[in-house]
Amino acid sequence: MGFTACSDDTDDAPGLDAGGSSSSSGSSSSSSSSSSSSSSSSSSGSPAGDGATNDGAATADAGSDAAAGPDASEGGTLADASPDAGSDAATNANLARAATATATSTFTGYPAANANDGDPAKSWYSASGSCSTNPDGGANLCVTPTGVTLRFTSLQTIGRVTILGNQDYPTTYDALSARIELLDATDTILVSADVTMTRGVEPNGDAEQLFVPARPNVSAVRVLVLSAEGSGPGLGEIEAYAN
Ligand SMILES: [Ca+2]
Ligand SMILES: [Ca+2]
Repeated sequence: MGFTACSDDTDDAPGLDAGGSSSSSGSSSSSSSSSSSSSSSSSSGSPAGDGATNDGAATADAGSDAAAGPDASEGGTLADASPDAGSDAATNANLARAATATATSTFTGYPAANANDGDPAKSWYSASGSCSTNPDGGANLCVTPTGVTLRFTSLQTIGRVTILGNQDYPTTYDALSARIELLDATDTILVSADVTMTRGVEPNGDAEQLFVPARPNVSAVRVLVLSAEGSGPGLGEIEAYAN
């Protein structure tokens, strides 16, 4: 709606966006490595198992997991057939929904809380100019911290974080890469992982990161956008699961 104001506010953005979009062909090649990048960081725990889990499964997981909740809840038979599947579905709620969201900056009308409201179509956007460093004509780099922190009301065990790109302007305001940090009660980083975004044929937007083994005593999940298409990237949703 008022997002035309965003364009107005960022008269310089079209140039940057053009640079960003032209670079997306470059980042499309890097997106093919996204599954490997998502398998790289946190997976030190069990290389063989992680490789098998992550290879090509990152986006597939996002889809199947999204469907898993409803399917499992309908299917008592599933639980009967496979007790594990039943218990996973019962315990694997999106923990981000109950967290409190804060952001490094916000574009008016698109608050941090949009990042964990359960609606992928409603997004948080950072302020214009958050990611405006564009040294090589490629992606805009977020030199100043740009992102959202989701703080839980009690310590949680986190095994997976999913990021969904914005649906308003998926060709101009997507994050292209991000750092996902799990923080303890003193905001010390327990583990950190860098992800590259993918979304169907588009080389950006969504990402999923597995933390194996799942990390206990997590007080908050912080997602920092590292590079983006435009100067004020947005995220549709951040989800956090025990597994
Ligand atoms: Ca949302
Ligand atoms: Ca995009």
